[in-house]
Amino acid sequence: MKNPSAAAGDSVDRDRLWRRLMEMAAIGARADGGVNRQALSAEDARARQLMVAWAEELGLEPNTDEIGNLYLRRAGSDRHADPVLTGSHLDSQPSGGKFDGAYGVIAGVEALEAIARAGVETRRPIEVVAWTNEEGSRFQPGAMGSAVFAGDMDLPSLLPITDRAGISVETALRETVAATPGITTRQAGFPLAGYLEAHIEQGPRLEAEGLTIGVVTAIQGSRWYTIEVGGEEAHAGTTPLAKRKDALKAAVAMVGALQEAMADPTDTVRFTVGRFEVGPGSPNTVPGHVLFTIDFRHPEMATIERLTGQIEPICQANAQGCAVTVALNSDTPPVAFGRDVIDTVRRHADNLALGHMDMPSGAGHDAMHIAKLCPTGMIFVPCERGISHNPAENATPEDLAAGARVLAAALVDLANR
Ligand code: HGY
Ligand code: MN
Ligand code: MN
Repeated sequence: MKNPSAAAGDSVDRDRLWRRLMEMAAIGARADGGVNRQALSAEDARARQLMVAWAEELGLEPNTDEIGNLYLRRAGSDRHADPVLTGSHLDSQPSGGKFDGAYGVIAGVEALEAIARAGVETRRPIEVVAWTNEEGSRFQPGAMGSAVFAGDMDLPSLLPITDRAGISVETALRETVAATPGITTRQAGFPLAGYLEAHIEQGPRLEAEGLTIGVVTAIQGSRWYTIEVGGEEAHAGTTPLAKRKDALKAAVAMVGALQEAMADPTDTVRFTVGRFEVGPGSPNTVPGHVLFTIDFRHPEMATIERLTGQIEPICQANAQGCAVTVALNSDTPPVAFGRDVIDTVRRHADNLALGHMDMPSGAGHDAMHIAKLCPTGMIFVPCERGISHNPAENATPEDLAAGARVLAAALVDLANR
């Protein structure tokens, strides 16, 4: 037999992969071509049911854990060996794309089918995982499933968190897991021999360089905050400006001052106010309450500490008589992947004669939590104009299949060590 990794890579089928991606994209499909499949929603539940159906089709064993991560397990010849894990997430942004997350999960399913069709046995089991709530758009923080698995967050502190409709993680999790009854449950955090995640780049570099594979070396650090500004509702016609505690006026001054403080001539700092809510939202009432979020990212911990240390003082300095609370929702330090998996990904990209480059990830991924547990890496493929977290997110069947080929070959390699 030819080299098992090469056999597995050659057995990846572009059209089968594309068909499964489009089947998944139909769940939570938006009229504009994107998807809205938010964490622990009815759409997320249907996505998991589809995964379980694929497991039955492929003879994989589905199982889950206490935070609802969903695993599809392919047995190895040594059933006591720690498994190699691959996967990503099925939940999307509310106005998301077809490929963010879903590609990594479905490329994992394709890799397992390709390995089986190539008649390749591996010593270790290989499992495909769909991590719970990677996006963090409905329930903050994000990456809950992989963070609980890695011990970075504890489930009891997450269960009471509610979405904007007041539904708790606990309630939504119970309803979602109920959609795939009868599958076995394991305690999260079981030992892993390795983790490899395929993902679209969500940036423009691979496309600009005309390359197919990103050999991911690191993930930048990120901090998320929620700022609440408490002023005083008042009559818009009778209340002099000098007497107001206008929460909107104060919040706008805070955001302006923060954007000035975060200005970076090298354009490396990522500072985003993605949510800005004004209450009570009546044209003739002075706003009494504003809630806004901050997503801050940078590759260096020292810069993260230095710049985010200014957030609270700047908010307080622009309070204009309002009350201000600054809450840190999530804090994920920069992560560097080990040489082991990086070199493995690069070698299989070379073996498949695919153009590749080493590159860090600007986006966060579940791999940032798993990297402390075992040899971890990621494979990027290009997406059109680098667009993501947008219904227009797109990628070609050829590039997606190429990434799945590298994934299948590398998984066989890792699972036979
Ligand atoms: O926000 C992120 O970086 C990821 O795409 N959820
Ligand atoms: Mn993602
Ligand atoms: Mn995302």
